[in-house]
Amino acid sequence: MKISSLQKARYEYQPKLPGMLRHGISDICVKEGSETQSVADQEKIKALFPNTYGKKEITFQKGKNTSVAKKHSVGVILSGGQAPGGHNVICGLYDALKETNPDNVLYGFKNGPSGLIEDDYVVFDDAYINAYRNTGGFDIIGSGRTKLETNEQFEIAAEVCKKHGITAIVIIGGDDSNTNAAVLAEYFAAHNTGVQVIGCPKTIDGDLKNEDIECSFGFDTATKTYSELIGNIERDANSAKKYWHFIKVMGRSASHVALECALETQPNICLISEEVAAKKQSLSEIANYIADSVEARGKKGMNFGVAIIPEGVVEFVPEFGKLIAEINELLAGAKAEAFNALPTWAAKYEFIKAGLTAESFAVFDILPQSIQQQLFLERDPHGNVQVSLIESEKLFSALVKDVLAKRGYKGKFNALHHFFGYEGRCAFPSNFDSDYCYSLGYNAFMLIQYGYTGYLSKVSNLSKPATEWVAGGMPITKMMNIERRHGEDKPVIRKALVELDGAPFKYFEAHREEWSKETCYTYPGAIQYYGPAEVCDLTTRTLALEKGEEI
Ligand code: FBP
Repeated sequence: MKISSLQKARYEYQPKLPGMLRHGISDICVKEGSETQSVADQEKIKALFPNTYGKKEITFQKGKNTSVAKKHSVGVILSGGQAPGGHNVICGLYDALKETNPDNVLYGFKNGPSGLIEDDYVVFDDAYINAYRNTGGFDIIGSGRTKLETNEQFEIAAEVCKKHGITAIVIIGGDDSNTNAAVLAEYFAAHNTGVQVIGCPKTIDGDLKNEDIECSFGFDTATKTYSELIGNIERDANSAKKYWHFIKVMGRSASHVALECALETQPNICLISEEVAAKKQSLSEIANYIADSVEARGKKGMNFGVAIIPEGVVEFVPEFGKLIAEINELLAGAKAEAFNALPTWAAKYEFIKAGLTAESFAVFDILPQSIQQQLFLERDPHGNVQVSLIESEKLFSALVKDVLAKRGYKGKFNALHHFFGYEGRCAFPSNFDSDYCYSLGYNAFMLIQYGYTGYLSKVSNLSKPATEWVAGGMPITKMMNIERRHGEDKPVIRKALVELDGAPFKYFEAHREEWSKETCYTYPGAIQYYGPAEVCDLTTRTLALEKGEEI
């Protein structure tokens, strides 16, 4: 197989482990901390997790390894959307497992959690692993979005583990997958299967974080990739001086990706969904806000600009959320067929007009026709509008154009549109993600070796050089609370949205007025893999600000 020179060079890159894990497996011991409690709803969570609740947080340190020597067969699963660094979690896990005992075995279950249920797997060896070191993607075994959540699935999983003599499962996933990892750990413990479960925090969206987990892996590389592209567009805009660029960036609901890109590139506009919701902003308010920037810049001869739009923003606009709920209702069940059978858009339009409340129809009516049609074309398996497929970058530029026309604006406004999502999810992991992910995997095996279950592999102090990183584990139940999901009370890991009183948003808020009127662009350039640490190894501005550091 032909490979690029960068890929070849990256095979040789030796990821940096936290200082405390560098002594060799036989010199890593455990320091137990205090017992933990869930972040809320303690009694309910405790009752649901009688075997795994309240365990101690732990850190690793230099000292004699006192774990029980036994042969381990471990299974690993990649769950959900791709995030740069997933391969390195598996490489770190594999290296620690083999370093401990060359007879240990690592199974990779294919195409996500369904691989465990279908007993579809590969057994890793050195040659297989070496072909994926420090590379992006999840193609080492594939990923999937099947949820492991029913007792029937758990029973099958237990049988599959028994058949192969598997003693632990590592689940690499986001908040939902790690919630399910905790439930699986509890099931395995309650049924005395002897199988441990360890989670690893993944998602480019950056919404799996809390006081214990400083960031999910992949966020660093994905935002650096988007920021490189946004910076390049800013420079193009500032050179040609004739286009406004509307750039949608991924992040299903939280706006961490958009905010980090804004901190990196200082665009004229960046919408933050959480602020839109908190201030109950309407589509027209948002359009007017962007139009103010277009006008102010136009007056100074700057008929160009860059606006970052978070993927999930429309769902946070209250009037739009209501419209979507009504459309879901309008097309529920058999009604969708009747709608689809209508021969023309004009006939469909009348059907919609008759079916929506006057309030929601007024919102629908101001949308460009292409967006109106998108709301009716794409449905998810539950019959809901797929909000992530709405071209909100086009929606907002069209609304701004209308506002400017109504204001009698005589200046120029030419909009171009971009969506940066899949471009960033499988990039070669930055040095930070290569190091962080390898450490998470290596550390996951240390947790297994010491017999822990229902824990998340935890590596912290991440804004400092890797020598100062702290490795350990956190009971997943500590991060849980009870939330209403699909009409039921469920124990879940709380999703971390952008905090409007947090340091990253505050920094953005303090500067955005100037950025909207002037040209303050910053150009991050491409991710650098080789060179000085301050160019190659630094992680996100979000984390630096959260840690009280200067940016
Ligand atoms: P995860 O939460 O599973 O990590 O995935 C996040 C994400 O990348 C979102 O940013 C995006 O909205 C979504 O996945 C896209 O999903 P798909 O890959 O199924 O198109």
